[in-house]
Amino acid sequence: MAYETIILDVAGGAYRLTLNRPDKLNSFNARMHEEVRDALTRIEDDAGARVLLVTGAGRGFCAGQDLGDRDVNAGPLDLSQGPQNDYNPLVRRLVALPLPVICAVNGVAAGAGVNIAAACDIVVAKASAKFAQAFSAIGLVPDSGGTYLLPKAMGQARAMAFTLLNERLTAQQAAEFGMIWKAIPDEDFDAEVDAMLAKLANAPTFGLASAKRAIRESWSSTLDDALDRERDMQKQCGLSPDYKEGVNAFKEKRAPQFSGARPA
Ligand code: LHQ
Repeated sequence: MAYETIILDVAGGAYRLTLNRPDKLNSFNARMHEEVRDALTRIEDDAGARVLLVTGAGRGFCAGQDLGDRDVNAGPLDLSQGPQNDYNPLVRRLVALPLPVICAVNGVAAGAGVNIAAACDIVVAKASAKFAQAFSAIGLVPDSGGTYLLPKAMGQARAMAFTLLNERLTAQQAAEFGMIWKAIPDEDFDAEVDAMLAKLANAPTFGLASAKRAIRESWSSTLDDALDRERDMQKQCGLSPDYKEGVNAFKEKRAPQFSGARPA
């Protein structure tokens, strides 16, 4: 499908998905949801995919749902439809993708935009970016996993106040609170994001995907479960070509050439 509200680029297995409605701070309308779904299907279907970067065009990352999309005066609305059809599948797919997902928060993130970022594996933000949970300002509960991901990342006291007070967090605060990996000076942002993307595009993808899955699955398991899962995953990783390559490269004192391939 031809995209009007996102840009999807791929080079060497590195996908870059840019939300592209800058005049609306890249808020989601129905078309954008449809295009993001299509893009994720393309990535899921590409056996050569190594990493996904999600970012925004212009001065914002994503302001959540487009508030102009619904007529709130036209009668009762069923707002469960948005989570059910759009945001829940999106968050589930990002979490399940068998490759690292980087979120490059290039500017303000609000509402579902914050929580979509929180669902990605590595979140970096421009130092000038701000985060606002926003839902409380319009009488809604955070969706897109915000009531789960944020307390897990930064603790309940911070997640609760961030949600209920709707105060904006700076990128630096978000990093100090453990909500994101790091805040990057604006002038270094693009270069640092590009370098991270290149690094992960040449990484042992199967091992990284296993680590991602193990960490995600730890959310709902005991230490005993985690130990057993690690044992089973280590068996698979040990059969991957990248394990062999990594150890050989180490012994031969050279840079490894990882293929990202799954075990045969
Ligand atoms: C926008 C938006 C926006 C449209 C800025 N929509 N135009 C799930 C299920 C079902 C239903 C509802 O929703 C959800 C998920 C959700 O995400 S609900 C939460 C929706 N998001 C919000 O409530 C955030 C609303 N936006 C804001 O609070 C501010 O705009 C933020 C904090 C994002 C940025 O503030 P500023 O930097 O001061 O920018 P601004 O407010 O001046 O906005 C710039 C433009 O972007 C402006 O348009 P204009 O034509 O006046 O220049 C805004 O109207 C537009 N915009 N967010 N969500």
